[in-house]
Amino acid sequence: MSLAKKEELDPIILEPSVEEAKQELLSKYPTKVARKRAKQIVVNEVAPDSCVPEIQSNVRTIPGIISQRGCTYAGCKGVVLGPTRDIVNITHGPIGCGFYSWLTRRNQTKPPSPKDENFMMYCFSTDMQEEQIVFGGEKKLKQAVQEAYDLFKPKAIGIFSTCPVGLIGDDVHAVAREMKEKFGDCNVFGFSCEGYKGVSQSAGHHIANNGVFAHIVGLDDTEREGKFKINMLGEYNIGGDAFELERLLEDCGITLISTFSGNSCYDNFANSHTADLNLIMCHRSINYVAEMMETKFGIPWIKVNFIGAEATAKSLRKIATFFDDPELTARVEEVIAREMPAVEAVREEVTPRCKGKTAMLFVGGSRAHHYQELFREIGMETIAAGYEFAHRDDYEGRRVLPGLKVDADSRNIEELHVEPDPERYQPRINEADKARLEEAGIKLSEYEGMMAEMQSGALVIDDISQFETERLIELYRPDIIGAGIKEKYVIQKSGVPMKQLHSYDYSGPYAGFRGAINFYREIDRMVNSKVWKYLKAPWQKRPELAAKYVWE
Ligand code: CFM
Repeated sequence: MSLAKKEELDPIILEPSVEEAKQELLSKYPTKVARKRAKQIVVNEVAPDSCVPEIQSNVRTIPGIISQRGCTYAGCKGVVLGPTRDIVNITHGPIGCGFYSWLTRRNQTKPPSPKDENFMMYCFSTDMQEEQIVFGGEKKLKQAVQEAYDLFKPKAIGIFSTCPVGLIGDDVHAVAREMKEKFGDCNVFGFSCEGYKGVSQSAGHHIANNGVFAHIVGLDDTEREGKFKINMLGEYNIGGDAFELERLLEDCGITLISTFSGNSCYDNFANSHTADLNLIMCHRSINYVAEMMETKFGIPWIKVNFIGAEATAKSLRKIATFFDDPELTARVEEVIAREMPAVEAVREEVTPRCKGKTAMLFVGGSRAHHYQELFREIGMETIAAGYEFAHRDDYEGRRVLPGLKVDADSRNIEELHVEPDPERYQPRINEADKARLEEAGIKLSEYEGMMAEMQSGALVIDDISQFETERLIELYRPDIIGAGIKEKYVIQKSGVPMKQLHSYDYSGPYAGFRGAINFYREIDRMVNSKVWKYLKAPWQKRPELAAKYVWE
């Protein structure tokens, strides 16, 4: 397979021009809103040194605008801690927060045996009522923690705060400390992840990362067998992605100590500081853990991407280069050579049917970037993309980090002060290794971001609104849009196929080699189905809903 390198990609020229499209999107807003949105809608331009234009992100959504975003509680309880099967996650709050965040994300898990614990199918909530809002909810929380302990005897219990908890001032951390001490054999910890705590779920990721790092990582020093030990950070096993990656890593002879947090368990987190390399898949949600582990234990990290067959091969080779072991290198090459023919066969079959078609991707904080690679492998162009809640470094690369201003919303979230562990800090590589890696083109602690890997002339839109999505469809009629469940049906009713890139529309995996095959086939079916052009949305037939009062 040979794809054009990003520096060889021709700029996209769209009709109407992207500048016109931008003006069109902004024209419907009041002046002040348009001024703000103008900084979040950018025409991409990649300079030879990969420098890209500045984009505003991680700022509050303007009230009244329909956004795709979720809340801080969702980012903490749902995204980062949700996929860990043996921690009892108790939502402290009204029942709705617990119920509607229960099993809605397709993070799969596979306990090693039927006897091993898996609490993911349970919904734990303190079911706060008016009485707790008025008189405080700590008593009820303690009862809930006790009940969970008595019923399940778990290794750990996490308490997740919803909005009212912060408003009435319940101290979940004090409750956690008290109950932990009382039990003696169960680690109890709390998260101040009230939904309103940040501008999006991104704040919840940070809070979750801090909690996992402070309360779990480093608790178990047992050295596991294995020559090449890694952790995989920011892989959440949606639709079985982590299973496919576990298969590949095992075949390559690489020992996976812990994934954060797809198909993970408490003990793996506790032991994760014994790994020699951290791989970051989703930079947005987990870069904090990688940085803290490097500072405290001396574990370096590299950015990888297992979405796309070429990207997977490249990432496996990166790991081999890092460990610099001929046997590992040979095995990695064997695995790639074994897997690629099947990928190639499907790619060759579908590419003539997909080539030249266009995609728009508006997803989360990393997938709008990673999935461009998969589309490119079958000849499709991403003409517009954006994140819901990412920060500037996810768009423009980590080079912008030193210049980022910390605003009041970000200051709201605790920054842990981490220092090298007096006994266990041990740098895994020396200066000579660093020079060797640099020579081989492997950048440590580096991430270039989405825009440098997109074509010039493409539109980049942060925190896209429903209105902007609908206008873009009218302007460009893309062949497919990748986004989430909230957008899905409006897009489909407009006659454009829509692929859910959060839940995968109940399909997957899409990671690794087998995942790429699944994806090629599904996209081929979707963009080549004739059904879409026959669709007429209800509002196209009858643009206005009329109603009258009963007395009329
Ligand atoms: Fe990371 Fe994610 Fe994403 Fe994310 Fe998410 Fe997700 Fe996502 Mo939905 S952790 S940033 S908060 S890759 S749940 S597995 S699909 S928005 S692009």
